[in-house]
Amino acid sequence: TYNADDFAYDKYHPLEEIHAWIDKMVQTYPNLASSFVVGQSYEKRDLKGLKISSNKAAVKRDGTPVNAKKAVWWDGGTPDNDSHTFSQKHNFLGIHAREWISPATNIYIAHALLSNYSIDPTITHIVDQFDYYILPVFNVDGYAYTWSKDRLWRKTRSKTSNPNCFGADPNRNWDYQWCEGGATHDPCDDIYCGSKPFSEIETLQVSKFISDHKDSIVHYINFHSYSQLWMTPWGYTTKKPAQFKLQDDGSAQAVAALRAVFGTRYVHGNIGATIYVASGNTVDWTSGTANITFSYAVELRDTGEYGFLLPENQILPSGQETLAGELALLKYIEGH
Ligand code: ING
Ligand code: ZN
Repeated sequence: TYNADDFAYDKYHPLEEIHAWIDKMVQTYPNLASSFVVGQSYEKRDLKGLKISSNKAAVKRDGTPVNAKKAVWWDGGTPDNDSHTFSQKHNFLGIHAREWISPATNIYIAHALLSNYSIDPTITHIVDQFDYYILPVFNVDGYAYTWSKDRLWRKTRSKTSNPNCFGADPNRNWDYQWCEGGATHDPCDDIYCGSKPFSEIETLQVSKFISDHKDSIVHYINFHSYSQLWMTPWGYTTKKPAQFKLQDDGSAQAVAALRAVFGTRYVHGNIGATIYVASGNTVDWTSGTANITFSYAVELRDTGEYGFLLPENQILPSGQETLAGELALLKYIEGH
């Protein structure tokens, strides 16, 4: 069996190793880390995540508590009366199966927060200021399939109306302007929007989890690869929402801090104008329905040289620079 003590942060890992790593983080950092399960996938794998929460209350600059209300979390089917949850919440996740750098980056950032807490003042502060819900692998069935059968699989693995074609695009399946543009009704297509909004059990359960916690969640990031973009809504149209400047100024902070590490260039802007129109996507829903203003979709390395097959020697550099970008964004959000 797998020993997460030896977890190699510079390697890609199959799902079982990532889930074992979550358990190991909980064992190693019991005062900061806990795991949660959002539900089960179509093929009955756990949608298992890592929560990071310090025992300290977040405070405003004048010392008064931020968001000082108790939250009750659903954690593996067991109600968890978490009496010290005064912080705000974040969600990080990787949604598409073949984009292996997304889970790897989530893992890198989570480990950086845990291992530098009480050592690095910036990280200590930002961990005290917010709670973190990290679901490293959202599309667990698709991810397992990229390890066992088809490295370039993207979608979920559910049955469709066509017996030869499987899965819907989990980033076209959300109930906000669903299947209006940049998505198709063809089950054989990689951007198939599903038979209806939230037809996929994975998007349905994650959306419920977010709805249940939406009053405390202030920031949402959906990691993808590849293209090096730091984006905000809308995706269903090339138009920008009213709060675009407030959101995009955060992206500008993130890409500047990211670039300062190794010179890697990211472009920022609204999804529809920066990459392409894509409706029914996650962040249009987290922003438009769940009202999480600071909802971001990030396309990680690279710009196409290796694409989805990003070499393992780029995992740590990508993690380091993305952490820098995210810390800058968190600081920005803290001030707004
Ligand atoms: N790119 C994303 C996709 O789902 C995206 C781009 C992100 C669209 C966020 C809409 C919202 O097509 C990849 N590589 O998956
Ligand atoms: Zn993607």
